[in-house]
Amino acid sequence: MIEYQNLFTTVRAAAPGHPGVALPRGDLRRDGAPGRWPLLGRLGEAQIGPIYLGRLGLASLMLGTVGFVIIGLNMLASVDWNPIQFIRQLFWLSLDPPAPKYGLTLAPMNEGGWWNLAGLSITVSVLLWWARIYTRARALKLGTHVAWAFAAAIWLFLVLGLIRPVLMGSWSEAVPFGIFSHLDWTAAFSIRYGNLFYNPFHALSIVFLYGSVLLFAMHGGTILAVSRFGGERELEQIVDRGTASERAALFWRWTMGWNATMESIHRWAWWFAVLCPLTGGIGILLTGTVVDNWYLWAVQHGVAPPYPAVFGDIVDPATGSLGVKP
Ligand code: 07D
Repeated sequence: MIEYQNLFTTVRAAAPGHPGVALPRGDLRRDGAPGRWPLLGRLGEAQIGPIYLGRLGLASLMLGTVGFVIIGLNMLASVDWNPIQFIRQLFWLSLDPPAPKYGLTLAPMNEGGWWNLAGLSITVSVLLWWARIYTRARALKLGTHVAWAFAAAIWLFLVLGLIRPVLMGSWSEAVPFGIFSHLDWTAAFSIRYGNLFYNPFHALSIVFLYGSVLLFAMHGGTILAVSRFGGERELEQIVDRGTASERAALFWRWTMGWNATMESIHRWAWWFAVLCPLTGGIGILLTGTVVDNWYLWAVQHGVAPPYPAVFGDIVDPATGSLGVKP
């Protein structure tokens, strides 16, 4: 009897845990014995571990912890080392970068120096984690697509916290470490530079953000829809007709007039995801360095209409000079 199976009802063979393929020479050993946690099998694999931590992973975690602890201790100090207030006010607490008067110099520790140290630790930690992703992919003889996608996110992270502040000549331009403070920074940044919605790279970044969501929903939905034909574990698709994959493709050709292939859909997904932070980083890099007010920029370039003439001439709030005549 053929039993209906899907993501939640698949038969999962319980076999002895497998550590994975042999590691290349010079690698460290994997840590932990393979365990089995059936509940996890509902979300992914039931096997958990072993993990390959290696030198890069260990160094990355250590530096990440240093950065995290520096931020935590500074927040705790800001509430007089009172643990109750630390919890109560956690979302409002913040480790801020140095004030503008310090430029790119190292400020006293309690006036932003700790921000630099935490930022340095976290940045090196993130870069080491990237190297770990890259070398693990190489060790398994994979392509390095995940590493390069991660690099796109790191690009935006570096633009926000390092590259743009350096170009602007001040650490004070960078994002603070804190829940509400980084949200406030984001809103203030947008207002300071004339509304980020008028920044075309912010718009592009949103296109790829929402586009990624749409593609992911389409692809995930399609594969789940053909799971009743075994689509997610199909091998016959290479040679047979009428397979789940072919039905999935036909579904889109019938409804959209065109379909991606089993390979190209993943290239679509990769590029959409990567282009989100890539275009975003370009947009942030241009802000304050090349363009001072995105609304005025948009009016000047015919992207946005000027405010109605009733408001009179538009004065650039940053310079006080006449920005654009309506
Ligand atoms: C942030 C960077 C990569 C992160 C990495 C992680 C650690 C952890 C810790 C070891 C996500 C590093 C790891 C730190 C280590 C330890 C302990 C990736 C990031 C590598 N916006 N906006 C975007 C929308 C508005 C503003 C992007 C929507 C307003 C600013 C995205 C709206 C204002 C910036 C986006 C909206 C404003 C952005 C982010 C709607 C004021 C950015 C893409 C509907 C609120 C960023 C060009 C991303 C950017 C950004 C979406 C509105 C300001 C597309 C949907 C008008 C200042 N906005 N936004 O992938 O790139 O982030 O802008 O209103 O800097 Mg926006």
